[in-house]
Amino acid sequence: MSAVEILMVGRMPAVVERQLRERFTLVSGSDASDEALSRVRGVASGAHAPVGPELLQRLPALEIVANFGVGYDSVDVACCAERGIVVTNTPDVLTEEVADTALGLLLMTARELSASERWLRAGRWARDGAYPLTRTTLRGRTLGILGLGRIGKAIARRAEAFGLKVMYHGRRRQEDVAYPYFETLEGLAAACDTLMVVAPGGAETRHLIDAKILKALGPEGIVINIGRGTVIDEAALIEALKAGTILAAGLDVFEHEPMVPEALIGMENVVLLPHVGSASQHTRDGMGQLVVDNLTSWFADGRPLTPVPETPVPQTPVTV
Ligand code: 8YV
Repeated sequence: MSAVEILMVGRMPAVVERQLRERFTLVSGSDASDEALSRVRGVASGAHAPVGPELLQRLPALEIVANFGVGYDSVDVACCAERGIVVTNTPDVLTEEVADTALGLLLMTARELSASERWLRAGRWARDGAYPLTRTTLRGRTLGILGLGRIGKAIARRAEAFGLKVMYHGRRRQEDVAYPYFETLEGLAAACDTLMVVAPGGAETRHLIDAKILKALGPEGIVINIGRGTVIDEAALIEALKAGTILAAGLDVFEHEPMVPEALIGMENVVLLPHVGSASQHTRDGMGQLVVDNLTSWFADGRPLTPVPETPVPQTPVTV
């Protein structure tokens, strides 16, 4: 055990806490005094645990925040960058898992798989006959991906195998893919009928999908969100689903997790998952290990393995 003090905030797999206890001196978040926090040099930040200005201000000796998750919108990266604090995330290790979930959610939504299972479990197959034919199908659909990063590309590969046409919009055109690129999200929404949201959270992407985009998607439109709930204006989505502006939605993420609007829960044309994109034991352990490895590498030789782009260190990320 080293004398380096690490603060763990939020939920984290057991594999993280055990190794952090072996390698560092672990400080518990809830009851730590200012004096104890003043010695903390690293933070391991888990789910639903914002690392904002208030906490950062109590950590004058902080060198690194190792975030559990590829998305790091809960960490104030600008404040960290100003103070020279390194931020790391957990890319790559969850890519395929999240892409699997995205395709599962798309299939569940287009083919009403959870509704048809509810039909069987309620005894309606034997009582009322076959589940009604689904209003739509994946056949002939065009998938527009918002955010063609590592996860977006893994989703695109799967979608191609399913016979879907793929196109995308993002901050920039990707040179390593041949999928059609759209300069605007509205242009993408008008050209496709199935919108896959893989964009990260934060101020830049907040409510990118609003009433105008949903209208452009059209009455056969399906929206799948596997990125962050804040990217979609949830109230506008509910209106669009009610009015038939779009056909259906499959959501793994929400604006105010774990709260999900009653209006969505009451709808038949939506599939709702409790943010399980990466949530297998295998993948969460891999993400947890990367949190531990980032902290270990930083305190052993000053080299974070997977720094986020905003972080003030030479960008030499290692793919694990
Ligand atoms: C996790 C995620 O649910 O990696 C992310 O950004 O959203 C998910 O993999 C999240 O890290 C909270 O545990």
